[in-house]
Amino acid sequence: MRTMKSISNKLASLLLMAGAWLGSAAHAVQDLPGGPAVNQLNLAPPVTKIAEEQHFLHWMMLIICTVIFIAVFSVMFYSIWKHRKSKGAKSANFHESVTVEVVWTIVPFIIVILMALPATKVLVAQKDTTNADLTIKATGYQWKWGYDYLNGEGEGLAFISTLDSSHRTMSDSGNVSQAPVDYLLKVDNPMVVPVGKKVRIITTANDVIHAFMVPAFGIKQDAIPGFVRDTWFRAEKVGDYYGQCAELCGKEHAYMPIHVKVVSAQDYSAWVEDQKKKAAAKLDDPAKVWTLADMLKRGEKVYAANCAACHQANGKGAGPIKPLDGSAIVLDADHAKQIQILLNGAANGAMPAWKQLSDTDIAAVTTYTKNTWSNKTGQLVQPAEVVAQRSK
Ligand code: HEC
Ligand SMILES: [Cu+2]
Repeated sequence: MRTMKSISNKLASLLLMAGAWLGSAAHAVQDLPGGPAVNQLNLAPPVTKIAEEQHFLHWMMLIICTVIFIAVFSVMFYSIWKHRKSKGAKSANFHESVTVEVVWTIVPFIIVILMALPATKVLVAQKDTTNADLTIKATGYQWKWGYDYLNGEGEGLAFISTLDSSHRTMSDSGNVSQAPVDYLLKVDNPMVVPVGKKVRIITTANDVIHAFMVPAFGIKQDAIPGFVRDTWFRAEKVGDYYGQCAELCGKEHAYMPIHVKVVSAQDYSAWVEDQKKKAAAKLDDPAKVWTLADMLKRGEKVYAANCAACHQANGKGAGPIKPLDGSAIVLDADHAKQIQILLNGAANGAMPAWKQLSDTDIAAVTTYTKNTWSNKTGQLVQPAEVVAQRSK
């Protein structure tokens, strides 16, 4: 009796909890544009041609199967009912009907071929990763994604994409009554791609097997340590699309979402520029103190790329372009003089201003000119000096 009571108590409290959960969920949960929708039963709305074709295949086969199911079972149940024993039905007694056997071989064969043809076409298209406009490597880590832009506009960009930490905290606390629509799908750095461009995704992993999946694009590809696999998509609509790691990869498998931001070509270029600047700013910590050797190495490149066209590789200049080899300004122990000329230009822009170069690049090229050709000053210019001159 006691146990019965405690069981019923437990049941009641369980029901209460479920009720509370449903109640709180009902007020918070909404559709996430480009992500899962409330009570979504169908596949994610397709945003690529391939995903559209997958939808078509899915529904076509489901309908064919349903029609066959209904036809076969109708005939079966009808026959059982119509020819039941109580009505005095006598079973036919024959063996080996060639006609029936040929029919039940040929008909399914034709059906299978009809389904296999379009499926094969889509499968082959899915695997065709050639001629991509953009190649991005997606590396699975426990438990985040790394994106490296290998080819195309944005080449060289690389960053890690992790779940927003506030979502993690929310999940740990168990209190999700205030969960936002992108709950457990929000990341710090989404993958950004241009609309209408063929994007090839190369997958690999750093530790265990993960899988890169974005349902709206119709892609899902294992990411295996030591191997590379690839897939592709061409998003046809600007927007935010979401996916998740789709291979059980450890205790935080549920916490490695994928967010792909599809933007217009202009927005993509702007994003790439912005990312490059950020990356350059990170590399070029203006507080970093450099050695002379490293500065010279870097300065040589900056000079070749920006200055040699006018001042010549030998530093002798030509005509109105003053020589840097032996220049009083270059040799001067006061670094500020040369830095100011580089920042502001000279002779009404005949010598262009170079303030768009990073502090480190300006310091490097200044150091380089001060220690090359017959200029042997031994002077080392640090980025911090350029920072100081910029504000003058
Ligand atoms: C478009 C051609 C051009 C480019 C590119 C150029 N310069 Fe110049 N630079 C000039 C001209 C012209 C002058 C002379 C200005 C004047 O008459 O005062 C000059 C002058 C200078 C001077 C002053 C020299 C002196 O003795 O007065 C320095 C230093 C200098 N350039 C460094 C550089 C560096 C470093 C770069 C690469 C970041 C660079 N320049 C790129 C054209 C150029
Ligand atoms: Cu994973």
